[in-house]
Amino acid sequence: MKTGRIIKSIGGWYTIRDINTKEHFESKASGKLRYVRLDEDSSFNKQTTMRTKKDIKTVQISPKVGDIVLYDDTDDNYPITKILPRRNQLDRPDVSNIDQILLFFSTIRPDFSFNLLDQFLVLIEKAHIKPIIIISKIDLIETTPLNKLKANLTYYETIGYELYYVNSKQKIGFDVLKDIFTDKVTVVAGQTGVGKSTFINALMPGLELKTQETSDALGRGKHTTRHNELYEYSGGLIADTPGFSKLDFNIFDKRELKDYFIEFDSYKSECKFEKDCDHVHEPGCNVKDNENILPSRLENYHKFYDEIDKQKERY
Ligand SMILES: Nc1nc2c(ncn2[C@@H]2O[C@H](COP(=O)(O)OP(=O)(O)O)[C@@H](O)[C@H]2O)c(=O)[nH]1
Ligand SMILES: [Mg+2]
Repeated sequence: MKTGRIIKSIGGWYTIRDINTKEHFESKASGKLRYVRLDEDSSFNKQTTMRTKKDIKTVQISPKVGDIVLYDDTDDNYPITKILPRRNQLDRPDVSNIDQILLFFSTIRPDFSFNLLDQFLVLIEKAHIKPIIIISKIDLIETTPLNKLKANLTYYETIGYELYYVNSKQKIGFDVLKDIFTDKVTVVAGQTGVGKSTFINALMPGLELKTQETSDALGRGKHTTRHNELYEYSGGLIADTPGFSKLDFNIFDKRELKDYFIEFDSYKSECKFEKDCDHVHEPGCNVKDNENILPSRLENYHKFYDEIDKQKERY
């Protein structure tokens, strides 16, 4: 058996890149793999919706892009025989073992939104993946509004996020980005039309991913990225993703939300309720209107909190 990483998946066929030689093999997943028997402590237990530990221990697992797998290099079909435990995984895009997500936002077309930025950050923090914020299309707005946006965004750097500004048409801001991909699996994510595919094309001339000329009044592109694939770049792997315009919070408890606003933790000790406080209505809470926290962060926290509440009522 050899070890490799799945870098592409189309219609039941997988491209495996050998971990050592970096050679590519076209593989068909073996039938047996579709049902995997789980050990009590298998990492897949956490990823499935089994009710009790005694529930069925056989679950269906399909290989996905990003998976580290064992494959049989003596068979012409290079069948995958085992999927190694996933460090993390996303469903949309369907990729596993991700090191970092480049979170794309354009200055305009579509308009930058602090609300959407905070939503994406929450979901990425929840998935335990490192986000890197990229602001694209900096050529499309005047210097004054750009500087204002930069000033507001500085807050995110002070709480620990990496932040970069790019213009993919002229490859401006690319120098500082070169080294962030080495030895990493990077997923490029963000709303449709923010310039993800254009950015990847600019990094890798010759790749020629389809991009969409924005023409309609909404300034939105159409979905042009269809399959999952990791591209080799600068000693790492990068995945483009189709955009999405709506996220949902129907995935967790409102009490978890505060864990994903990473700076709240540092003000917790000032709050007399500490761990037990949701920083919403509690009198004497020093997080809920702390002046060191960006007002839009607090506002969005409260909005998301209420939204989760409402979603729960519907079910
Ligand atoms: N002016 C300008 N336009 C850009 C930039 N990046 C992307 N675009 C344009 O934005 C539109 C959407 O880009 P695309 O890469 O398809 O976005 P995606 O949906 O995020 O992949 C296209 O018309 C691109 O030419 C940029 O940095 N500056
Ligand atoms: Mg695209």
